[in-house]
Amino acid sequence: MTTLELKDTEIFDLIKQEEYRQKNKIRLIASENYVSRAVMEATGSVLTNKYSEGYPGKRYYEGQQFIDQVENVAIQRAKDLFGADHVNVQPYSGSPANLAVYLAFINPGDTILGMALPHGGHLTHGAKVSISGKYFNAESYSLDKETGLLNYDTILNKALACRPKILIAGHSAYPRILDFARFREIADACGALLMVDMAHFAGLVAGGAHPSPVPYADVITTTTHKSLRGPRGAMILCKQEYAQAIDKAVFPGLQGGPHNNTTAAIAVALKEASTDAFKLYAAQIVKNAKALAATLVSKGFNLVTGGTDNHLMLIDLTNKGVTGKIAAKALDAAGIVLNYNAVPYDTRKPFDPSGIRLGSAAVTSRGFQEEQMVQTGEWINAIISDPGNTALQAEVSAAVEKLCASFPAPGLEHLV
Ligand code: DSN
Repeated sequence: MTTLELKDTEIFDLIKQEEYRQKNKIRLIASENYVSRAVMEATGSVLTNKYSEGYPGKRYYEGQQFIDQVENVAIQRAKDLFGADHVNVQPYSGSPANLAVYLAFINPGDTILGMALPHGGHLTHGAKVSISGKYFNAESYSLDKETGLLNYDTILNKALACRPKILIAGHSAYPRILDFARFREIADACGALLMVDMAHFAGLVAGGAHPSPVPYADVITTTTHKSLRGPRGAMILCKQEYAQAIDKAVFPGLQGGPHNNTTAAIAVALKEASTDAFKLYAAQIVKNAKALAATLVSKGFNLVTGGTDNHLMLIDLTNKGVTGKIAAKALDAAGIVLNYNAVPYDTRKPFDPSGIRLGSAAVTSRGFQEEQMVQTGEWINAIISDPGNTALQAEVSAAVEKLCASFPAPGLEHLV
């Protein structure tokens, strides 16, 4: 028996059930992944016991002999992997990382310009319900109504009209590659700082399957737990001239002590992400997303922009006569887990929108290739074509479990 099992059966049992769920389901939530056992061990290590407000070499607590080294290793690995001048590895997650950028460079009432939330932007890019939309004058750009694509001329016009202090590029649900050179031109044209939130595609950048924003952006934020396949945490990468402002904004501006166990796990994940195996992984994520997208298009699904160039796709289910929520719940019952999602120009409410979002990072980690993605697309089509058919859901769920048994998930290989 493990200590946890002995000391707290209730939580132990729930964790075991979640392990079983992750092992036996096809997980298509675009922001999720499976971390390695090594990343989990670092996350669950004694580093969680240590306080270390400050930065390596300049802390407010003693006993930092090893913590300083851990943080320096994480910083150096991130700088090497992404080619960044400066990296801060302390943000607790993506939302605090984005807030730290605002705190570093702008004041309440200043203008920011980011992708609208219903069009694929993130809450912290200026959504009215978020602090980023309440404290700042948040303006947004939208996707083109006909193509579902970003229209850079429209963004330029909007930027020239509202003159943001920060122009934000990045998304949670845009299935195409971003043109960072165009974003740089737009930022320069309106005198804005260019911030890229690469949380979703950081792993693709690390693995060379997506262009890097580093040559173009002033500041880059990213979570570490999506396609990058690390622990739940975040980093801020920036040009040297902004290093001090960013560090001051993270601590003491926004946060107290960094989560050193997370920092260590980020370092481990960055080491993994700098291998040739990770390059293959990143390339396969994109191949898998394209295979799933092509299968769904062939079944008459309406993919926003018609397909994908990255790890995710967004589907408008209006032509299927099913809402996103009904589809997501039916698929969950069938062992295929994704999230319902607003689509651009959605006429439905965010809690019951018209679409679903799918991503290929997690299933690629467990070894799925194009063949398994096509099979998954066939199951998705069958379930959404008959969302009330619980017998079919049970049948697909059993088949999903059988397929998953042949593809052990990283970090869960020990489970029988
Ligand atoms: N909530 C995350 C996602 O699912 O994309 C973004 O932070």
